[in-house]
Amino acid sequence: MTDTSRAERFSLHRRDVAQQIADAGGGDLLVVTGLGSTNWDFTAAGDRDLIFPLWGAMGGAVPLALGLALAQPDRRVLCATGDADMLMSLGSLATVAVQAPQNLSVAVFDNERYGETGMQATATAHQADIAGIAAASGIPVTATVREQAELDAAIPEMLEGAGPSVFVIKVRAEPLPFVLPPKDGAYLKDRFRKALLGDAGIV
Ligand SMILES: Cc1ncc(C[n+]2csc(CCOP(=O)(O)OP(=O)(O)O)c2C)c(N)n1
Repeated sequence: MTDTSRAERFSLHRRDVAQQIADAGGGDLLVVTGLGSTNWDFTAAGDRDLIFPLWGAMGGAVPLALGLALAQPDRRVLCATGDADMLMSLGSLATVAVQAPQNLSVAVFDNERYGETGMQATATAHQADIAGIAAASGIPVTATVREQAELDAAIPEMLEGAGPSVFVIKVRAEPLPFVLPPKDGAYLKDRFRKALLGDAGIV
């Protein structure tokens, strides 16, 4: 039997992980965050116009980030999302592998839980191995990160290495206060496009 409570003892804390990635990525990094906790994590790390937080669109983070990476091949795109969001769109990993944008990195914050809906265990609390699924889908760079030293090594690879890459970061299952980004989808789309493309982006 799998110990489905093990995630409560993982050493990495998601807010620290997000802060370290955001600090290393700087102001030019294009960030797509998945519904739920990665939205709050990257908002807590510093909301900015070039973060596009998905509200409620479960399974949408990697497909959206893939389109962005293909449209902006000279910009690094980071998709930070949860394990449940990723589990809902596993097929998108196969498409990422086929399209193979070198500028796309996916960081799965894997707390082995459906965080927002009550911390029920996901399949990663059992047998599912998202890095393994990504590798078997053809993603050339994959890893599972459990400790700070592994995160220190992964962040430069995530932000500068040739992708596409999928880093599964095992983060502690812990209740945290909400730090909410703006909620209006049209506003979020426009502010992102304006920051990326200038006024021409919001005709
Ligand atoms: C299609 C769909 N099903 C269910 C939900 C409800 N829902 C919102 S957040 C969430 C769990 C998200 O879990 P995860 O992606 O792992 O994020 P975290 O645990 O980091 O918050 C669920 C099931 C939804 N928004 N959309």
